[in-house]
Amino acid sequence: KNFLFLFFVSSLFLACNQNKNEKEEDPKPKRPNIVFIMADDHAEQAISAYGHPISKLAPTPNIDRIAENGARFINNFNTNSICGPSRAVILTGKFSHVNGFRMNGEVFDGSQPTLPKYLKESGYQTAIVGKWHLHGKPQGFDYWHVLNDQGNYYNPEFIKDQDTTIIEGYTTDIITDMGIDWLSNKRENEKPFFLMVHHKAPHRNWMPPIRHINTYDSIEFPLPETYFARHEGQVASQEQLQTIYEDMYEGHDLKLTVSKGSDSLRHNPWTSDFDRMSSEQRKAWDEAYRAKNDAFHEANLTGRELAKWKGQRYLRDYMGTVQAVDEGVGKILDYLEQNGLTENTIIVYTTDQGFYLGEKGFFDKRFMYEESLAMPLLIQYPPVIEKGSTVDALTQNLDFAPTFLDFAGARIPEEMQGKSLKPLLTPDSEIADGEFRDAVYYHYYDFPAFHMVKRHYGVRTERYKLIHFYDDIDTWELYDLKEDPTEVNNLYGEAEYAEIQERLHSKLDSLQQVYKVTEAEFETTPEEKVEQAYRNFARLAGED
Ligand code: SGN
Ligand code: CA
Repeated sequence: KNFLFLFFVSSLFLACNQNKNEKEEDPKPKRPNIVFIMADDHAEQAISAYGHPISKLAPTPNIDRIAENGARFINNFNTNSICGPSRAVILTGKFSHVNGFRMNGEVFDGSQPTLPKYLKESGYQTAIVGKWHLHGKPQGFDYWHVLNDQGNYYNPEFIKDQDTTIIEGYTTDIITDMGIDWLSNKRENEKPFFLMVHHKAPHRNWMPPIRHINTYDSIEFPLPETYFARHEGQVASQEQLQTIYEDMYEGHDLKLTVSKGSDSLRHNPWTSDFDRMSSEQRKAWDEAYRAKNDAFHEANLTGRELAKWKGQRYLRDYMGTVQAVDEGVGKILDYLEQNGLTENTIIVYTTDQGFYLGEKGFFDKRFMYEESLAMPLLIQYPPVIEKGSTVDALTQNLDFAPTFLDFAGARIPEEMQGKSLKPLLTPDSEIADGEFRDAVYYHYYDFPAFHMVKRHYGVRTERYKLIHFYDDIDTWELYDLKEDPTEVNNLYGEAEYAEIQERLHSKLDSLQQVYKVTEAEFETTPEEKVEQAYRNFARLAGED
């Protein structure tokens, strides 16, 4: 009897344990959380994981942690190198001509289906903090707290529900803290989550936090070999207004004072960036800049020496703002680690578009040339992605939405024009990088506007690039990126490249067909021109 009883008890014990084991080895993996960190205008040249000489002098150890723990994309591009449009592409998985947001200043149709809406539908909790810049309120997010328009570096205005409030402090630190606050206090623990942390930095006018104003003073950054490029055979480049030593405002951008001993800034058309600082912040700021500005006045530089000095000041300030972004990324990674979330969270670091750090003499973006077209992309997800791997497939921001839906186990809507990157991230997948896509399509529309970069569209393959500048000009450019990685030799019309040129033209035509580009795309009605001129006037007047 006793024996039978013992047998009964031990079988019960075994059965329970087996049940427990089954639970532990649940064959259905939990759906991953997604933390998407996006900076604004952060060039690949300024992320040390990409190995560029500039970044080696101002490393980004925390952002690099994502590359070390996961994958680094080395051929990731945007479809339209400008802020709002890139964000709209990320949200919709559709090109600008399909999602309707072609240039800054337009209003994003928030009623259309978007990535956060699809994720929410499939059971995710969604949140966004930081830069939005699509005008109109964010839709599809359970929680949002976003910068008013472009936002400011110091004491920025944030919008939440119906309220606009000034938050004291430095914008990058505020946005990082908002992300962590949502993770620790505002989300529901049972659901998988999708959090977008969108920084303002390192956007113009590159105002570092007080703690980093002097961080790079003793560093001489290497100015690119094309810093004094003359743009021969490149009409659109000759007519742009984004050359560091010609177009930067000496006060607003370069923080130069009027004379030795003075703290008043030279040309500073949008005074609110500085006027909004508290008297303590301004005092610390002036003290940090005074000695180096005085040294500048004493040096009496002219010509090329002055141009080089401006390049150095630009890079030092830019990298100072990047440091705060890197520290913020570190805080978020630490938070996820300390809370046991690293294993089941896809962590992404990217930026809305590439940026010039003096290549061809430029700052800003917009052009289809490499520095502006490239979009850094680092992704970690320990259960799937191999540590320290590199993806060289031709990928785009167009692919982000399908990728996240794929990882979340949700349906990828057919209307999305991008492709999931998941197969590229799965080690034993059957897709080789080279087979993923043979060319990317690009179209930039924002002209006339800030920096006066002409409208253009084009195609980039692994080795070549064909661009058509149109609207008020009609010029073609062709580059062989292997022979000419800095894109200074326009080969369009050269006899030896005739066959390649023809192939690129037909690739361009076929991509336009696939992506449903219509003739209407290239026409601007007189009404549109008037509307655009009005928008630009408003922007210049500081309303955008
Ligand atoms: C601002 C900048 C421009 C920049 C646009 C677009 N001027 O207008 O230099 O090209 O934003 O940038 S600023 O002095 O006011 O900062 S984007 O990243 O938002 O597209
Ligand atoms: Ca941007």
